Amino acid sequence: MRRGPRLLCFLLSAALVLSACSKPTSPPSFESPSPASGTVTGLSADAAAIASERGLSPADVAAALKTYVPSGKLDEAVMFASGGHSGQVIAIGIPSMRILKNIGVFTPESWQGWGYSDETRAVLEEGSVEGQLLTWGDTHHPNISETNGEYDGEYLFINDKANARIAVVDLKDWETKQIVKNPLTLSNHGATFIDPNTNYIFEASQYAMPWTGEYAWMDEYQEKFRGSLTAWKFDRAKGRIDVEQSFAIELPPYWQDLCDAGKGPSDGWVFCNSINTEMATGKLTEDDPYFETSTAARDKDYLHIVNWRKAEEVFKAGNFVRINDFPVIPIETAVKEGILFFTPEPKSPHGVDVTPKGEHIVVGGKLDPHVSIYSIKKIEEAIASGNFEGTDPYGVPIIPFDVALEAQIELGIGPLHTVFDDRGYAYTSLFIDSAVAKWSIGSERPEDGWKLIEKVPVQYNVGHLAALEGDTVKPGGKYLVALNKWSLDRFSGDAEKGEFPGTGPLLPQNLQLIDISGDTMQVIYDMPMGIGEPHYAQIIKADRLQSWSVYPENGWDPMTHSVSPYAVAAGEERIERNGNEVHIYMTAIRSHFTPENIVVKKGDKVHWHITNIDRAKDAVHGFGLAAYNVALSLEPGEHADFTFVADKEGVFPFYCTEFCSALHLEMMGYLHVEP
Ligand code: RUQ
Ligand code: CUA
Repeated sequence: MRRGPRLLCFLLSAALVLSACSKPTSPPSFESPSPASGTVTGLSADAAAIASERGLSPADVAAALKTYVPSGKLDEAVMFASGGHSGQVIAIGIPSMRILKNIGVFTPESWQGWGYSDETRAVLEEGSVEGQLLTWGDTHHPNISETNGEYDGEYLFINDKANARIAVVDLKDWETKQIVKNPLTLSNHGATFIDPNTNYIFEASQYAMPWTGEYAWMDEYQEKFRGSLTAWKFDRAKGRIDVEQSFAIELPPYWQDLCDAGKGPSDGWVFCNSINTEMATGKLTEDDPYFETSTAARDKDYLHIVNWRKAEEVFKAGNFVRINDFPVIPIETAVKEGILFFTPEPKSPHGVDVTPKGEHIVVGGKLDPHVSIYSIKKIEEAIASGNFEGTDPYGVPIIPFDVALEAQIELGIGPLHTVFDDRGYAYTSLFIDSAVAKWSIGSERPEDGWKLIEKVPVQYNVGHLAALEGDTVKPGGKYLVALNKWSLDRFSGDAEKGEFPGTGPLLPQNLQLIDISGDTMQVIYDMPMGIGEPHYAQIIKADRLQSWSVYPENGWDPMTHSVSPYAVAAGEERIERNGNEVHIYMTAIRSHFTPENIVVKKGDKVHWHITNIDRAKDAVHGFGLAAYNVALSLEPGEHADFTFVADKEGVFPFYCTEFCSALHLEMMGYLHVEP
C-alpha cells in the first residue's frame, strides 16, 4: 500500500499531460518542468526519474498508461486469436496483452488434459481423416457466435486449414466440444465465417482437388478438381454443428480464399474471393512456371457471391446430389437457382470484409494497391436485371466489375484485411508496406468521402487486423491489433554488443496494439506471440462473456454438459472387476485421491473414472499417470474418464499435476500392475 499514493500521483499527473505526449522528441527530458513540447511536465519526481532512467519518451509514458492493467485489475476485452499451426486458440487480455489461456483445439494439450481423457479423445477422433488420428491443425479464423450481428459470447468457431475441419469451442468453459471433418475436401481457408444469427458456419475450400478419396492427374484439373462452400448448420440449443442439416455448394476449381457473410442489407449472402482462376496446374515440365507466377497471370479473379438463403431452400427441397454421403448442390443447379454469381476482383485478392452496416464489401488485393469496395445494392440490381458480361467456363454469370463497384481507394502495397471502428473508418493491413491504412467509408462519412486518412507503420509484414468488435454491426472502436507475421528486429538484439540475441532461428510473431481513439493511430504495445501464428483474431468486450468458474454440479461431463453416469461421489469410491475389465471409481479433493493404491493384473482393460468433488473456485486438480501417457485436468466439479490396457507390469506413480495446496506433492498414489 505504501506505493499506492505515489503510483496514483504518477498516473494522474501523467494523464494531465497526455495531450503533450503525442509527438515524442528525442532525447526526452523529464527532469525540468519546462513547457517545451515533448517534455512530460507535472510528473511526480519519482515517476519522472523512472521514465528518465529507463529512457522513456513522453509518448512511451502515454502508451504505458493506456495499456498497463495493474495487478488485480481486469482487462476490458478479450481477444481470441488463432494459434496457426499450433492448432490452438489463444486468449489475450486487451489492453494489457496478457495471455490468459491457450485453448486446446486440434492439437492435444496436456495442461487441459485435452486429448487424453476418453471424452476429449473422442472429439479429436471425430476429426480423423480416413481413420488417421490427426494431432495438429492450422487454425486461421476464429469467429465468435453472433445474435443480430453482435457477438453474444457463447461459442467460438475455428477452422483447420490443413485438413478442412471446423471446431466448436464453448465459451462457458472455454473447451472444444466438437470437430467436424469436411467430407469433400482436405483444405479450407474461408472459414469460419458465420451469418449474423449464427445459423450457419461457412467453410470455403482452399486448394481445389478431386473430391476426397478420388484420384486424378493434373491433365484432368478442370474436369475433376473442385472447390466447395459448405454451410454447417449450427444447433445453438445443443451447442453443436448439426451435420444432418448441413450442405455444400460445388464451386469451380479456383482456389477460394477468404469469405465473409453479409449483414443488414447483405444478410443472406456470403462473399468469397478466389485466386488461381487461371486454373494453373503447377510446374509439370521444365518450361512451366511455378504456381507463384501462373496463378497470378490474369488481371482479375472472381469474387464469389453466394445466396445462402436460396441455397438453403434448394437443399431443403432435396435438389442436390450426394458426394461422399454429403449433400452437394451442383454448380449447374446453383446457377439455375440463382445461388452463385461472380464479379471480377483485382489481382490476387485476399481479404473480403463486409462493412458494419452491411452495405459494402471490401476486397484487398495482394498485387493491387487498392481496396475495391463493392455495393450490395448494385450487385442485387445487376442480378435482378440480368446485367452480366457472360459466364465463366462453368456457366457462372459474371456481373461487370464497374457495375458492382462502389469505390476504389489506393492505400499502398499489399492491402489484405479490413476491420472497422465506431466512427465510420476502416482499417486495412498493408502486408508489403508493413503499415495499417485508415480510410473513411464514404457512405458513413460523407464529409470525407471514400479516402485514405492516414497510415501508421507496423513491425512488420502485417497480416490480419483485429479491432474491438470490429467485424460486427456495432464496432467498439478504441483498440486495433496488428497481427504481424515477423518480428525480425523486435525481440532480439545485437549479440556482439552483448545484447539478448533473440529466441533462436524461429522468431515469435509480433502483435501490436494500436490506439485508434484519437485523430492519429498510435502503436502502443508490442507483444511477442511465441506459441503459434495468429492469423485472424476477434476482440470481444469482456462483459459479454458468461463463463463458469466452477462446473454447475459435481461429476460434470463437459462434453454433455450433464452429470456423467460414471460420476463418483464422496464415499462411493471403489474398484469393480468384471472378468479382465476393471472399473476404478475415484474422487479427487484437496489433497488426496481416493483410493490411493490400486491393483490390477497385467492385461486388464482399465476404465478409470475420476470426479473432482471440490467446489471451490480455484480447486483444480490434475492427474498424471506415468508410462501410460495420461494427463487430465479436473476442474472443480469436473468428471473425466480414461481407458487403457495395463500392458506394462510394475508400479506406476500417479499424482496431481496442479499445485493445488500446501500438501499437493502428497496428492498421489500408486497403480500396481501385477505380473
Ligand atoms: S489469412 S494474412 Cu486470413 Cu489465413 Cu490473411
Ligand atoms: Cu490436487 Cu495438486
